[in-house]
Amino acid sequence: MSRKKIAIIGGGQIGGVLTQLIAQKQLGDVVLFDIVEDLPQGKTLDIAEAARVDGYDIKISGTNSYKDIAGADLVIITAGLPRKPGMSRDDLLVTNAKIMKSVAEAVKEKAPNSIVIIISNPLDAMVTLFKNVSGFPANRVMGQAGVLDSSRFATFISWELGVSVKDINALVLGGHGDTMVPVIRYANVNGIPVMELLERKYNDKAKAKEVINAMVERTKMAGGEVVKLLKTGSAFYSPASSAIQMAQSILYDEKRLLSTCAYLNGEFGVTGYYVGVPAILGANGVEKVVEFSLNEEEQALMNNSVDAIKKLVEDMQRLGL
Ligand code: TXD
Repeated sequence: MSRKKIAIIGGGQIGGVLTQLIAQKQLGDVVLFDIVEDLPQGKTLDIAEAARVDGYDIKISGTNSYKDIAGADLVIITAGLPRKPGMSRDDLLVTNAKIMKSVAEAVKEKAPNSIVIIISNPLDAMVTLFKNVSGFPANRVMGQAGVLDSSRFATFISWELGVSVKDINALVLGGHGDTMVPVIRYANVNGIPVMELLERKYNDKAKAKEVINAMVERTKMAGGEVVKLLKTGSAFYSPASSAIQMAQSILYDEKRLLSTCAYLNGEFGVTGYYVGVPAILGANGVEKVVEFSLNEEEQALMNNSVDAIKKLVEDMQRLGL
């Protein structure tokens, strides 16, 4: 079996970590593209020179020419500016939409059969734009946000309960913005509801509610918390790891059920928008959006988040982007 070809568009912070992770996991051959001259060549040379130490023998190259991504099986897009302190993800809309448009045109031409994972912000709008410009079918275009947001939520629960994060399942739905929806009711530790464990820990229902609400708020603001500390950019290790989990599920046809920014066709009552929902990822990309019942409160939060996505997409269209 020949190795898969993976193209990464945008060789900045996330692009660099993605390349290193793909190499270490030997997921396929990597081509790293950036418009900045020598940057992707320098990063890939650096990573290639660790091959003897880490023990990988995939091909790794950097380029400023789209012709080198020709025939890629999987494309991961990180091109675009990151936030600065005080900025919301939506503040990146105008700049990053222009970049995404050019990337989508190039990917359409050079890698027309690829499956695409988008990471650039504002995520929900960038995925929509890529789909519209490329004309790719919905199953081959998705965004990464929910794997990371869910991992952040799980991390905070793990710290609070003093239990390994490996045993925690915590799902975040909706848009990749301040309206995202960490689903409290289904969060569990190896099947045991997190709320029950918190109520037992504090022996006080009101206190348990206060603690979970604080974790929900921290999850929603977690990207901004990192931006504030870094001062010069946004999170990059965890977004890269999260996209790799999706990429691996696709490349190995694992059928993982992961929170994915996927195109909805009636699921969760939404038609024609990209929203963070549970989806099965396999060799055909987004193979199935998995629906489950939300109670009234959860559905209201989801609707609010979908409204924010619609507004963002409308803003983008109104600006002619
Ligand atoms: O979970 C998530 N989805 C995210 C998304 C979590 C954190 C950050 N997220 C967003 O990813 C962030 O807001 C940005 O929009 C992207 C990329 O973040 P990164 O931290 O990697 O940004 P960098 O280091 O600035 O890298 C961006 C690279 C940089 O090298 C530019 O030269 C390049 O993008 N760039 C381009 N590449 C290709 N084509 C064009 N036109 C282009 N313009 C800039």
